[in-house]
Amino acid sequence: MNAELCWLPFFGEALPQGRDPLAVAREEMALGMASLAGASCRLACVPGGGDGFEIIKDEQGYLVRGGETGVLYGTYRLLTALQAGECPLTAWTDPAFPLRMLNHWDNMDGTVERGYAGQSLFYKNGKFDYDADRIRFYGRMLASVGVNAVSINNVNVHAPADKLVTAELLPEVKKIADLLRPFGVRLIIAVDYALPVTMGLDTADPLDQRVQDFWKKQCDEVYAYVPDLCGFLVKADSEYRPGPYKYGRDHAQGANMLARALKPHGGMLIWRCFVYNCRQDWRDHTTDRPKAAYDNYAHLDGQFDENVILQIKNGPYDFQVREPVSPLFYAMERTEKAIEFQLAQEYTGHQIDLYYMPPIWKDILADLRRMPRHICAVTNLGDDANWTGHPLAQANLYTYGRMAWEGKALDGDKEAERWIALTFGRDFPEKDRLKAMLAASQGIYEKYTSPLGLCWMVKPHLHYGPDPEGYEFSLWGTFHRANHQAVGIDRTDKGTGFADQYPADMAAVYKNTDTCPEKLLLFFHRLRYDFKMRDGRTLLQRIYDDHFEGAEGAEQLLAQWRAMEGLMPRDIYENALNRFEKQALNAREWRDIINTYFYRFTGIPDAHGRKIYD
Ligand code: GCW
Repeated sequence: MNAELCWLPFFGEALPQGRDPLAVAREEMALGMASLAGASCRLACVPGGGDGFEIIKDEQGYLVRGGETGVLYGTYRLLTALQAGECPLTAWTDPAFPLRMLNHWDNMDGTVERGYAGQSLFYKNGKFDYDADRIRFYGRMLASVGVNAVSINNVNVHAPADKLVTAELLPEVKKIADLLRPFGVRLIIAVDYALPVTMGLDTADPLDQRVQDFWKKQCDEVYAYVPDLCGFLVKADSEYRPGPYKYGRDHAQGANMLARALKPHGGMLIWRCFVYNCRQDWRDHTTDRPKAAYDNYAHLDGQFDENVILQIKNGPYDFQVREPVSPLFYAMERTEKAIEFQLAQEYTGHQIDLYYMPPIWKDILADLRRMPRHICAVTNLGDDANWTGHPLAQANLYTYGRMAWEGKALDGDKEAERWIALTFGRDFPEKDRLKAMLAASQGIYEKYTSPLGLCWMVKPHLHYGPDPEGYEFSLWGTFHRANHQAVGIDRTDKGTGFADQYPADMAAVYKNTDTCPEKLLLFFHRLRYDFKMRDGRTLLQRIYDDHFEGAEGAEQLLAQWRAMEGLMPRDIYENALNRFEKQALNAREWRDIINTYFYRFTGIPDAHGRKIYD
């Protein structure tokens, strides 16, 4: 059921074996050009040119000129453009972000936290266990879209992964680094803040000299094995992970201690800002989880060392279907930041439901105003032959890399077109239909699950399928507080005050129900069911309509997919067909459960007489 699939099929079985990007670029050029009869190409390395490249054409054919890694990026750009039937010529181009990262949430037992594409690519049964060729192919995929740093273990660091930074496991880490280095990909290791304690000290206090010495020694060891390690990634004081708070230290003190151990080796310390109270009481209306990141960090601006990057989730909650941009991005002018996206479809359909991300990224980036300096995404990958479970979910990995290179929101249609041409062939007869399906998918999903910024109606822990009160009385700070009159949380200054974490002009827009984008209305406001939407419908009717329309959209996706039968390898078609069938069921379940939920509160039927169960 799970055939191989990727956007670089033209390389066939062959894999480059070179030891550095220039060598790989030469091999790839030869391999790729073989499938492009008639084209000829040369490579020229521009020392000091880094990731940048240009592609020109003269009497002898194409010329890719690029820096040490730039030659490789230029090579893939040339080959993919020719394969997709586009003009490959480009003036010198540099990536917008120095670090274009992916985070794996892989555990060493082989499971992947929030993974929907099989098991880990790197580990099985507590050990490194992988297919080296597959890792090389992965490197090729990453380089082809410019991703250059990958963390290889879960931010929830479970033993024995805490030992990845010790001599016990570093020889194995080195092997992965060696496999990915030729593709310009550097490794990041997620570390456990309490490692000093695990290794025999009685504290992990960042201000304790013994702890500082411990990490210095550990870093010396790490860099002896992997001299170009990109750095460490840390989830501290979050969801029961250890961190500096335990010792009465703030996160600047906690992060700087590690950063100083990494500094002599040129390493970065990437510190996640996903810190909130996960033992909240639903009776308490004052604590508001979306305020947490700002409250924990904003006042620390200017206190972080220069090799610290704060990694902030795109929204203030947790990768919900629709959230505003985290207000922390507008604060902390003097701090390096990375925005974290989630390709793994934790809340967006588990790679069963189709959910193409560029449209939502576009909304996020438009609100962001200014990009942070770095970018990151949680991967959607596993050891499924097609990499992403749903064959079409691969488009998210592809377009993420493209966005990370360009540093701006991309035209989702254009990217989809190229991805389809590369993956299914330039002459794929249903390319327009497929493109339209991808383009519509995010909106469809949002409608049948949680329109208007309504969060947390998903099944607890699993995060697939509806359970409108599943999170309502739990400890996670995840409430919508629906009752017989109203739904949503007032986050204006009359409510929790969250909106005031934004710059004044944005806060003013969000706080006013007349100007707040409707997509976010229930994120910022608590509204009565008879609230009039801008088109005159009541809030309740709009909720009903969206769920009916969303479920209808899911049916249409299934019908559209059926039109693809016979146009691709049977198992790829059937794999996705099976998922579209499940999606249609899921959408129906969401529609009926959510509509019934609100109908039972209000007793108000659908204005169009459609069936709402009681
Ligand atoms: O939303 C939560 C996820 C956890 C994840 C966490 C995080 C890795 O449900 O699975 O843990 O976010 O981002 O740290």
